[in-house]
Amino acid sequence: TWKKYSATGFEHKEEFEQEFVRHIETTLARSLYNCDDLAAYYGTALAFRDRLIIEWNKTQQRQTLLDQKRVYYLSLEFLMGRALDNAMLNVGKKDTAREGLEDLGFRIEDVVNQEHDAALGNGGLGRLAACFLDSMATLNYPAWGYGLRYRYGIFKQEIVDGYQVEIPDYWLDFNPWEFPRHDITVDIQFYGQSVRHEDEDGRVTYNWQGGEIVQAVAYDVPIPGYGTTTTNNLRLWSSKASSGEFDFQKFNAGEYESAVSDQQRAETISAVLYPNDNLDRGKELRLKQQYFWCAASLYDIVRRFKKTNRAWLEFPDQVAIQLNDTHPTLAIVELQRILVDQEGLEWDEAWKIVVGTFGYTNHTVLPEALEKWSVPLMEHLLPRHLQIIYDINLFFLQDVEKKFPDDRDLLARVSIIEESRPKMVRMAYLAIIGSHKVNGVAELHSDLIKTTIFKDFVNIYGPDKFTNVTNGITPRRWLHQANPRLSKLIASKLGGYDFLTDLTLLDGIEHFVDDKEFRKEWAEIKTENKKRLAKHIKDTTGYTVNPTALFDVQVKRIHEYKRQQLNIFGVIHRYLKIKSMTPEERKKLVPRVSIFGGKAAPGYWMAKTIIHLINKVGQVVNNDSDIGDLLKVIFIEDYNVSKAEIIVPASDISEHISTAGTEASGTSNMKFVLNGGLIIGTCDGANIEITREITESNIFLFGNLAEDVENLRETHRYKGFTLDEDLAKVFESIRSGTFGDANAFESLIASITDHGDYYLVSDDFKSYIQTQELVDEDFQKQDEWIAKSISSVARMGFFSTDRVIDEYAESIWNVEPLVVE
Ligand code: 26W
Repeated sequence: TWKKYSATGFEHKEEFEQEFVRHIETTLARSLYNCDDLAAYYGTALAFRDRLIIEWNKTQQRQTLLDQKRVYYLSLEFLMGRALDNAMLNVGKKDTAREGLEDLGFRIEDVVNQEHDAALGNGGLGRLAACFLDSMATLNYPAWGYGLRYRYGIFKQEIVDGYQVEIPDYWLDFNPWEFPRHDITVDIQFYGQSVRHEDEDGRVTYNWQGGEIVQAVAYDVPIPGYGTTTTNNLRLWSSKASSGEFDFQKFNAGEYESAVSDQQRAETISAVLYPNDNLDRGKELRLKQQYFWCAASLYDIVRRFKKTNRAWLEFPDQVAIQLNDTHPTLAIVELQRILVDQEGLEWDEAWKIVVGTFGYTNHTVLPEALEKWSVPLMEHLLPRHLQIIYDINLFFLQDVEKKFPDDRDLLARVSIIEESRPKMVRMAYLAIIGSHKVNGVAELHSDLIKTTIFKDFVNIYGPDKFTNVTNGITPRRWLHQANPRLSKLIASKLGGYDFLTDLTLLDGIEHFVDDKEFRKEWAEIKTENKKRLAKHIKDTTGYTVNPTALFDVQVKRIHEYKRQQLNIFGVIHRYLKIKSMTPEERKKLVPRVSIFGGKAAPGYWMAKTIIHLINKVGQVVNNDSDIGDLLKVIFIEDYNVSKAEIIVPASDISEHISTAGTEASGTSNMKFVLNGGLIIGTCDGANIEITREITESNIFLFGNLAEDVENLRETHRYKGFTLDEDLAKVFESIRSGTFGDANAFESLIASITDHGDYYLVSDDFKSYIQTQELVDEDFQKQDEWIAKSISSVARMGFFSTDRVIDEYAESIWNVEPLVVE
């Protein structure tokens, strides 16, 4: 079936080998005789890259020629991970490459492992953007991603003496997947002033003058679809000093150092990804990044539209722009500025075009994550944009007043400008007002935004402006690539790999739940995957873990709301319990390996304390001869996409245990279930929809519900609360120094005992422990466990990003796939 797609693939391994050797000898100027795994990686990547380029060019030509409506996905983060394995699988030529590499004396796994992750993102939001690109290409949508080409991605995490240490991630050394487009540049203006001009007819216009110019240079990354020739484009902008006369003058005047420092200042803009996840810090450089990227992208989009000579009114029929959270909200203001100040459109006409173009996706309800920019900062950096924001606000508030006369409180509540000191621009409100659709990322989350943070806007616009599009994951990377054996087993039962492009076909494996041989193979694959992870753990931590033990995994960014502290307190509880048991009692226990991974934002003290505690508990438990294999606690350093590809397929149970109402969706929950792992979780985010799909008997739910969280917090505040007694024992043990210096963990304990337990760790502790006991019991009934695993996977069809992208296309973008012969 691949034949029809392989026009530019490799027909035979010899063809691949030839291209490989050519690149080693010419592009890399090396000899085959001193070709190591790294060089082999480059040779393979370059051979595949050549093939991608051809389809990429054709795709772009096709899209230009047919001139259908295009989608532009604006995201400050694209957490792409590795590209080579994905390219080989999507092009359908991995086996050819494997054979060719073998002939030449290489193992494809070793070659693939040489690649450095492209880690241009923090967590869920960035990885979602990457999965979207994969699905948009696979479904043949004419779609571009726009982002920043950070020189440093998310930092590399090392654990030293149990503490997180951050190492810069310099990843660009030689990246074969990007194409610099030195001919595609945009001059981006900052600072200066907005100058008013009135012509003879009394028409007032504004012009943004002065300030400084930084150049944006495009770098393009090809995005191959799976089983299609469509190869879309991800355009990342890099900042550079503008090569104007200004520098030259300085240079000639002998101000060499100052010329160089100007250059460095310009390059700083795209230097580093902000490592905060769910915390807004309001730094000027971040605002500069946002404007730089929005302005360059919009210039590019508008330039492409103008080439078609269409009327401006047609812009929203040709262009859909999706805002991945509020980070690109300035694009709304920038388009209005282009249309009014540069293209001379009337305000109302322009605004209609703007609103028709944009859609806004919200990814969080946490108040500390909602972006606000100080008015003085905005005025200094982007004087004309601030004026436009004030005008947008004025016209909006006038409309609101017409609809709800005399409600001054309402006006203050929904104003884009918060009347604080200093005044602040509320970016989420600006994004809502400037978009035709606003969506949340799971049902509960979309309901919550409508009833809490955006309630007033639902009143003003009516409910239709707000919608839900539940997140998903790409089954290509998160099943086929990460878990090839499981993918193959499924394909053997379904008669092919069609489920990879129509994930609902997975329901076909439900027929085989009772098939003994199938179950056996299913279980064997899980064990193999666990052995692979056990090897990784041995290699990186030195600890030996038993692959027949229950692997309990929590990997995600470290955050109090995600409650890794609940997990580690539960582990301590288990440890204390085992210690108090007789050898006879211990024999009945289910051995467990508790596996953690995730980065803490460098400035997030509490998150770092949690990492420290996990590591200290590991040191004590793993070296306690009483415990042996019954409990191991592992912290996997530097969790990232390529590590996830090893960890996800190896879990028996994974933890998605956020305080109800705080995790917008979660996407790793979907990855784990799709790989045959069961999950323990709260009624939060997409856990709820996963439960609906796989049924309640296949998931371990616990804890308070979102609707009760506010009340519980209130009660804590005004009546205090009684600490759960088992949790109290855990705290006693920490305070007695069981895990080293107790002072190190005092603030973490106090956040619960003395500061209101905002995340309800104590309230949920009992229910968590009881549910974990149920997990132990059920794991002992291996046959039933495997049946649950199989029937869960069978019901995961809904969570493909292919479904997600079709929903966006239909209900928000109004775009059609481009038909490819
Ligand atoms: C301004 C600082 C900042 C940076 C990143 C604030 C907020 C963010 C992101 C929106 C945080 C994030 O990644 N949110 C996650 O988005 C995923 C994809 O929709 C969801 O699955 C996660 O539940 C949500 O936490």
